[in-house]
Amino acid sequence: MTEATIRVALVGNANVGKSVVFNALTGLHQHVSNWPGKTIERAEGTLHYRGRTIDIIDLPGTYSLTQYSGEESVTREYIESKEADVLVNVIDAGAMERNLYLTLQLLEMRPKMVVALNQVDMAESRGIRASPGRLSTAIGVPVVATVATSEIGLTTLMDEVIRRSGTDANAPTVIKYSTGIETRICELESALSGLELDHPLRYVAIRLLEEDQKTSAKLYAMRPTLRTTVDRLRKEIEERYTQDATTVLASERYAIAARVASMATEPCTPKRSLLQHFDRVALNPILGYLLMLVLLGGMFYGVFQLGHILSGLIDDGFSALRSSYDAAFPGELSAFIWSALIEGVVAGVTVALPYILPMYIALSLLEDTGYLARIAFLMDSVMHKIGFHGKGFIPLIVGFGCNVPACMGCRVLETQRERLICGFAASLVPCTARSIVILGLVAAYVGFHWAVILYVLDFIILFVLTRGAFRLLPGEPKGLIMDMPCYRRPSPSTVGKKAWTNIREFVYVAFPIIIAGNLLLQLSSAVGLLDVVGLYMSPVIVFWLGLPTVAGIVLLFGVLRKELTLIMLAALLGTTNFALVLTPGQMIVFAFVVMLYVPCLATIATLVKEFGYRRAAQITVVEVITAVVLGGVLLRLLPLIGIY
Ligand SMILES: Nc1nc2c(ncn2[C@@H]2O[C@H](COP(=O)(O)OP(=O)(O)OP(=O)(O)O)[C@@H](O)[C@H]2O)c(=O)[nH]1
Ligand SMILES: [Mg+2]
Repeated sequence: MTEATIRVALVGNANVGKSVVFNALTGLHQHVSNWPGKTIERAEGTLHYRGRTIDIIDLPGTYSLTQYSGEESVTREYIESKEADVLVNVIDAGAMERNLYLTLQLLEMRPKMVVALNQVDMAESRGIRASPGRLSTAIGVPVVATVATSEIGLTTLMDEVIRRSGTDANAPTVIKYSTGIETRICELESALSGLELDHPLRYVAIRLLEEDQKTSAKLYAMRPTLRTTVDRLRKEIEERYTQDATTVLASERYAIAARVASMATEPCTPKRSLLQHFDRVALNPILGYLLMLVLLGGMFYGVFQLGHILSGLIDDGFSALRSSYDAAFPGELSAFIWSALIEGVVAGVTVALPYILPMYIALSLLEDTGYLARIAFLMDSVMHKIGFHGKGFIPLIVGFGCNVPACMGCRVLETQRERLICGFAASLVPCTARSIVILGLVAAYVGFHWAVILYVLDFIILFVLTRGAFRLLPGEPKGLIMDMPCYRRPSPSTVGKKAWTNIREFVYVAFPIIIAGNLLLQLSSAVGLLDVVGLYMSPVIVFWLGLPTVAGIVLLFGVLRKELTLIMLAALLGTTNFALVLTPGQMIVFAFVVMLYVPCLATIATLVKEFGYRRAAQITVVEVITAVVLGGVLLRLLPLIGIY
């Protein structure tokens, strides 16, 4: 007989390690990094363990079931739907008090629950020893100590999950508020009697006393008289405690969390780490900016140098292969086969891959060490000027990798206005694809300093356009409330897995487009179609932007993926040595236009999903106009400084 599938939801505060647990159990690749708010949608995977099928659900991080926004509502809705058979509450052993606030709220729902006391290694290195046994005694559910990054404790965790799923052992009611609150909870429970509820009476009563909108709307529709009872009870609490009921309940819960945490932890000798002192420099208002410029500049320079060397080596290899091919298969047909089928792959492997790998590794290090969150903090005042707080800087940096998760990441911002402005800004960040064009063309053939100038120009334009949007869309920016994650040594396996996922995506998605696109272009060229398209585009491409006609055609391809512009250019011109076919001025203008001209198709689709068709179209049009107008202006300014 086959046993039923168990559905297990991972729930907890942001950045506690839920996705590491999820990836380790399911073999999937959810985004893992050291800053809060990465998982913004529910993800599902399957684990086969001890003959059982276990569906694992990774949820966005949440701090409370009462006050939640954007991605946090996904979590609350899922938990309240009771689709999960067992909840695994992942908590950070080093921040137990703060994490337990949510645990206490979850327990009020009386689910089948197991706690994963994660990051016990980090906690010990910071001088906190957590006791799973004492925590379990205090809250009445099993607690398993885990180090998710090393997969320690995960089998014990799953054993507990299976055990819980097979019993009727729902979490007990162990959390008691002060008498003044408890009597009112009891009174409300009686007022609720007779109603068909999805959750325990006590949970619903507490939600009502906290004025939870969703619960109130539902319950008042079922029994309108409840409103008067709730209002009266809230008023009584307010008179007795001189604070509103929501605040009183929250502060009592915090007090219980603090008491439980102090019972379940004890101090131990912390490991001395130089990194603890690093924040004095990293967050300093002057030195912090200098350090940021040096680190980011160094990162791009390192990526460029490594990419350039790799690209040169691969180029030499392909040149030798081409010579052998020509010698072995002389004739026009073999030359056409090379141009139509092989040239695109050669271009992709030579000009794109060598930069993608170091770029993703560098970005992963930036995220995983925890330094990215410091930059966000540092940039808070600058971010305010363009309409949102430093938390919005994280999607912008994520945008250096790819604009798609960056635009989705804007959901962590509080208001729709902030999310829209941030999404617009994120779509202007030079992603890896654009960096390939900047580094592989401009840095390699004109000079690294010109790549830096292009990045700076991009950020000036981003700043100006976003500030414009900020003025057009009324509203006030909110203050920064963000968890500052601890510094961590990046785990080589996490960095490796992330880099591999991105490379695989590039190979699987971009290469088929490159091969098909190149074949299409070569055939179109053979029948003279390219000349016709080129002719129509020439007023903008040739006259205004000063680029060769083929540039217009590759820019059309770039809408699919921006690195295709450079790859297709190499394939169409039949060389990866761009110095032979473009002047330095043309290279700079080409890279500038590619950097800004339109978000790629995947980003446009994300903008549509997040902000609707109208906003996505507006963003696209603004970016195309900006790229074309400023590209032409740049072309006319460059000769003034001796660049032709
Ligand atoms: N040292 C150590 N690091 C861990 C452990 N578990 C997770 N991490 C690190 O903690 C950070 C956050 O992990 P994630 O899995 O992304 O956290 P999450 O809870 O999914 O975060 P959100 O999706 O933002 O809510 C990453 O840098 C992980 O490598 C652990 O047991 N020990
Ligand atoms: Mg996550």
